[in-house]
Amino acid sequence: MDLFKDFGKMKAVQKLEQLAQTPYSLTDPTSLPPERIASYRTSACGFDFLYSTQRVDKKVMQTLQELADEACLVEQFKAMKSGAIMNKIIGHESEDRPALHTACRDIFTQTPCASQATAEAKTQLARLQKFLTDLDKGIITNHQGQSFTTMVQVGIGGSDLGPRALYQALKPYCQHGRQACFIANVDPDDAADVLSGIDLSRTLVNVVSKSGTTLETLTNEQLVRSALTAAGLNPARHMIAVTGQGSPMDDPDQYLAAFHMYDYIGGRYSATSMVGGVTLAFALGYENFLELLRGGNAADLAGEQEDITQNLPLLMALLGIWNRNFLGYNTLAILPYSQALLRFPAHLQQCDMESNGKQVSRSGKPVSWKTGPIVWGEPGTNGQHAFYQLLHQGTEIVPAEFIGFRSSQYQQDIVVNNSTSQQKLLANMLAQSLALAAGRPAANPNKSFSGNRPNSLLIADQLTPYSMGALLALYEHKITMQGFCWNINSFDQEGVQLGKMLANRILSELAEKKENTQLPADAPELALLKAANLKNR
Ligand code: G6Q
Repeated sequence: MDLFKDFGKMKAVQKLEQLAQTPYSLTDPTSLPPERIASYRTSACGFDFLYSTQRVDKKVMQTLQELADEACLVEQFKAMKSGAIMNKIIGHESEDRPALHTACRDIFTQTPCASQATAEAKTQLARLQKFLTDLDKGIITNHQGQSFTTMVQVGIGGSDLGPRALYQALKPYCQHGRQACFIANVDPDDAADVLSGIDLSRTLVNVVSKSGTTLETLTNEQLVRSALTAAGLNPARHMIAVTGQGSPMDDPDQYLAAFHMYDYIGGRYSATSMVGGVTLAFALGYENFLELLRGGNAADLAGEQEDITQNLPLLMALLGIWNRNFLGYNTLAILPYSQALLRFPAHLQQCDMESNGKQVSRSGKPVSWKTGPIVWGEPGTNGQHAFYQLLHQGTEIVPAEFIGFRSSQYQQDIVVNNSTSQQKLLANMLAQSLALAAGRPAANPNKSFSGNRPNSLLIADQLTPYSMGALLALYEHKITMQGFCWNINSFDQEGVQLGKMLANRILSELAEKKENTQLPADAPELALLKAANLKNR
């Protein structure tokens, strides 16, 4: 069966276009009865998903199911998990490989979906476990026989955002005397800031680059190597690496230890591979990293349900498509009511926009339908005191996804005016959901809330390694299922190449030692350098 169908040609799309003429109104006094709130709800992998505040009714839900069936979304998801080549553009040069990030988490069964990839993941996990045991037992130490307390992950993009977001989310689970830091930007101040706050003699530097060729990462690696040398330390004793097999960085002589990731795992989907695994397991402990994988695996299984009301990632994907393609909304706000999820919207920004910011179908043809929305967000309640004005009363309607937890992580709370801080946090989240949906008319137009601003709520008991793993994977699947539906390749990122190429041309002009490739005198790069006062020639 052909799994790659054009979105615009599907029957369900035409039906949904019709239904979108009169979407469910959330603003009538009877729009949100208790039965609706109770029934527009589903649960999976520790999360409850509440979506009565989306502009959908039974007919729309039924037609979204038809869309899922017609586009073979579950079948495509299962094909992805089994190692089918999903990362391709038919008839054109493309990466042409599977997308098997789920294999890293498929380690809890005797019959994994992609046995070879899972075997490779298990080999890396075993090496990681051995490395961590050697650290714990004092078999690997610094030159003075002291243990390592800090791991600095040097990497960028997919080799930074996911692991950083997860570390930030799970800091309360850090092993005693362990911490992680991250250097990503080629801005020298990023490295300087991190290096000034740590004891280099007790630090392991984990250089993470799938390709082993990324300018920022290789530059920062040299910077950190120089800092170690300047501190009288032997870099070979402090540096470890995670890289693709056979990459220029895959050189055991240069590193104390090296771990592999594989070309069938895309950078932005790599947080549960060794790309995130080494630093997270060092800081949080190996068992906590396994818990993260367990949560991810639960979401991987949830994605296989055919019924969209039972398949949480698919339901999230389809509601997003309803808002994007049928109601016409351009952006999506991710609003975690959890300070620990501070960097999660940034990770999703990459995961979603790099995956689904595409204008060519998997057949290499320009698409005639909208693809990925602009994704952004910040933790609440901080956002309420900043940009929520626009969410409530702006001319742009921004669908929102709230994420919250019933209990705090540290459980250090205080009762003020009869409620705890956690209760205040959650009350605000629910209030925002209702206010955006239902609105409130007022005689004074400046005080009127038009409502009908769609949103949903994802709630779990607590932010733990398990629930973080589940949350990460739920969003990964939401994004890829949308890509499957739009018939785009969610696994490549050609759109980042042009800027990189131009940066190299400009850099060759700024470089201390000139390469032979001088730009012609009328090149716009040269004019721009002069206008920016960066060059006189
Ligand atoms: C992610 C992208 C991109 C990548 C970085 C770092 O999906 O491919 O963000 O992760 O460019 O690449 P390396 O890991 O190869 O250094």
